[in-house]
Amino acid sequence: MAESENGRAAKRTKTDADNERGDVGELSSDSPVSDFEITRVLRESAREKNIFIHGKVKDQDAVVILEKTPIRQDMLSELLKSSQLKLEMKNDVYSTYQLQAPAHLNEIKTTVVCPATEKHVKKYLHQEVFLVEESGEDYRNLTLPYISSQSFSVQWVHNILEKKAEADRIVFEDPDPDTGFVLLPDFKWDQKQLQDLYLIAIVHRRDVKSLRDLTSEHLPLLTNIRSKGEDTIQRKYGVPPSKLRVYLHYQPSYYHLHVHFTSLEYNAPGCGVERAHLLSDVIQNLQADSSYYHNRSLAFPLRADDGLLLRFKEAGKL
Ligand code: M7G
Repeated sequence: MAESENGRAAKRTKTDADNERGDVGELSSDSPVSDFEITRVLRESAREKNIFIHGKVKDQDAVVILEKTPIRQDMLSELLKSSQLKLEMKNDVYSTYQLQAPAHLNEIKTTVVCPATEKHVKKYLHQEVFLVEESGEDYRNLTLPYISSQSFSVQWVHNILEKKAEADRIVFEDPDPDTGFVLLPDFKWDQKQLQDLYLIAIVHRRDVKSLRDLTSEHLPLLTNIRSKGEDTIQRKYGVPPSKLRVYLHYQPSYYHLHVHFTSLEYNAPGCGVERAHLLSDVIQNLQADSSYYHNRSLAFPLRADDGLLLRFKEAGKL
């Protein structure tokens, strides 16, 4: 398989695609964050230690996501030895401190979406959610027309498949046009620790939007993703299949079929029962009934200002 070609692809001379990718790992000379003018905070969580901010970079709408990364075990001794401690309080056997770590042990994972569309801003805005139950007919009459006109661009997916972006991050590729896929780290994972391991398998086929399009015809594709995805993760990261949560989202944000591989211990956003469908369940359902996902009702959450929710309301379905 083409697994080793990724490394080679990363070493070729600079092309437009490389420019699109940027110089990964190097300090960014052109920082989109320093020019960022904050409009408002979309969402924040003290528990998850992240904040989602809407603003402008040179008059373009942008979303910046800042997230404190987990403390890495392999950095513990350096962290404890080389940091400065500022005492906050002491009482009997108890004391608390502010630990000031050296800069390289104190990084904040930063994601920038620029230019951001209104839909990006809405995606990250904290909102009330409603559970919708969609029959096969509702999918064809309401959802499909809506997503055909309103969904997020999948240009980033095509860039990955065509090696125009993230080529050096691909950990496995099966190039078969029908059953093949690309496996790479999800951009939510900084790959520094396995606790929050998160990879995505993106299929080469471009004619499968989501779970709803799957029939028994796709079983070779799905079983291939499961077996080769799990093998690769076991080999590369030492994480066995029994420690993985492998699933599809319905509704996804991006309508090009992809499968999420996350650490079982990581409570990834969107891994709840109202949105995540285990790949092994999907395979068994299709083995039992080829049109299972064409016909059955599927429930999923929609945010209060999602245009699709409005369509369901207008059709008297909510
Ligand atoms: P989804 O189920 O369509 O939607 O999953 P969600 O984002 O609401 O979960 C798409 C997955 O692709 C998510 O886990 C994203 O974090 C991930 N993702 C999105 N983008 C734009 C990128 C990207 O540019 N690169 C990579 N590697 N992952 C991405």
